[in-house]
Amino acid sequence: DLAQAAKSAPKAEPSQLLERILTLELVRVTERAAVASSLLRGRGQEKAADQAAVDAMRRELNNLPIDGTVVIGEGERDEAPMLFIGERVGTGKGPKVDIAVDPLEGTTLCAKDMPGSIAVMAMAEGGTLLAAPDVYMEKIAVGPGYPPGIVDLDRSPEENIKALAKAKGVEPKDVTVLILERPRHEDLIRRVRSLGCGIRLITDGDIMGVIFTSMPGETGIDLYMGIGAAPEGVIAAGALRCIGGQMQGRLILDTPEKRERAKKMGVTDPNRKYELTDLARGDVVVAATGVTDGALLDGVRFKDGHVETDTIVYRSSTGTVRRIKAEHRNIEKFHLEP
Ligand code: VTB
Ligand code: MG
Ligand code: MG
Repeated sequence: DLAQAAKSAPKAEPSQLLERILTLELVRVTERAAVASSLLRGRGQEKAADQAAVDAMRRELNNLPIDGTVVIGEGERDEAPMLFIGERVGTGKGPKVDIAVDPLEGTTLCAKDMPGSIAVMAMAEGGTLLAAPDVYMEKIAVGPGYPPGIVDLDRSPEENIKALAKAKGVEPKDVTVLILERPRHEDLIRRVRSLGCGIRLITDGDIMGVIFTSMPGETGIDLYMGIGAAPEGVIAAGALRCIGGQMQGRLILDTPEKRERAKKMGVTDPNRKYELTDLARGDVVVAATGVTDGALLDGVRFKDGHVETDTIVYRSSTGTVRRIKAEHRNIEKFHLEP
């Protein structure tokens, strides 16, 4: 019965308790970033929409009782005035945590009012998120329930799809793959199609693309493949860690300049294949709020007297996934321009 279950439930350590409280705090942060950038949906102003999200996210982050360091941010200090890599956030009174942000993931989607832009961030135990440079990353990801190592960056796309199909008990043509629509993926797309697979092409937003694989029932996506940005890879890994999916990533360091930048951030082996637990090693919480409508999250809605947001938040220590539909009546908290 319930009383018995309560007794046998794992006892949370103090740090876990804190993390538990912070789970909801993260939702507040992404909600506010989403609302701020949603005012610029469809305005064709990518930079302004991004800036609005950055400002809101930073303001909220600095209210949190954490001693946070941005490890995945808007760039290095000289190129990003806010939420730059190395920036300290929070009140300083609280647990040491790593912060990874993409205040507006899919700026182009937001500027064009196309589906799939989100405000997203991850918070993890200090020193446990990969401090990835802003370069490309080759990625592969599948959802939970498959034997470990079912797909691998060192195998061909054909081999990976066949292995996945076999484990799923279907034909390769019944595997659906999500790929960013880019000229660099022409060959990949041709090879995947030659197996008869369906491909969902997205123009941007591969954090959600990876997350989609974790809910194939809802999204129809079995497998993510291809080359996207590395920071997005780390945030996506944080979410997958919470659900038990699998992912690998490899930085693409194809110039001396990129190798040097990566080295400065602690990357010693430029060809390293990162496993999910190398990308996000410790306890992690990830929150994403829809800006424009998407397959998983609704966009921000302005109603008569309140604002509606739709958020998903993942917590690795328990594997809990929460969907939070919020109605905000105190609009002032959003600091919106009149
Ligand atoms: C992807 C996509 C992002 O960057 O990671 C992409 O998911 C990779 O870069 O939404 P390119 O656009 O140069 O291919 C974004 O589009 C932007 O962060
Ligand atoms: Mg961004
Ligand atoms: Mg992005």
